[in-house]
Amino acid sequence: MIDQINKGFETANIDYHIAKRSLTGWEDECGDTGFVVVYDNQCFLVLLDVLGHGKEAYNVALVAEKYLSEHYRMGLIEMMNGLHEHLKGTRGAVAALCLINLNDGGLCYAGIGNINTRVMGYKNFLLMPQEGIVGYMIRSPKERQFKLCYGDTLILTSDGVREHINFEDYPELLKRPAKKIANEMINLFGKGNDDSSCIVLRYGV
Ligand SMILES: [Mn+2]
Repeated sequence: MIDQINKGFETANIDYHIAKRSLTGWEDECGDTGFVVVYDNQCFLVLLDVLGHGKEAYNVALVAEKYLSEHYRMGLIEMMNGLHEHLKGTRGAVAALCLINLNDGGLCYAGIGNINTRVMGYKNFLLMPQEGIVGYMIRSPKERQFKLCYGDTLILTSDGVREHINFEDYPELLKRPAKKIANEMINLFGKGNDDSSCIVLRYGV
């Protein structure tokens, strides 16, 4: 399902990769999920972490993934509200949604709960999420606007990855292709007590 919408990248000026590792090592026991899709010269991406881990979290992640893959063209606020309604009755999730204008680097962001979203490059900054649990309790989602500069790297990680990372200790890491960075984020900084996931997207390649 997700593979079918992962298209359009041939002409897009981005390099991206998603890395995931379930706590148990089984792919069908990972409660983290995400995808990237390009359409109309925009790039939508989402990283979502269902509370807990294991098979039950995985099943909720599939429900969320299906909803998002069918509604990714919605505005971010509408999408977050829709996801919230859709996940009611489940254990809930945290999620970060981003929409990038590939012409000018404009970045819309809406996040609820502890997905860590950072931009590294011309300026380094964090995109701060709102508190809440999608599917259980959220306040009105807010969308905020940022700007990616040419060469900036957007990094989203679930809370299975260490939050405080001194990238200066790894001076070569952010110079690598997205795939290498995403895999290393998990290998180097995965906590080992939860599912871990990371999306890395470099703008302007
Ligand atoms: Mn988690």
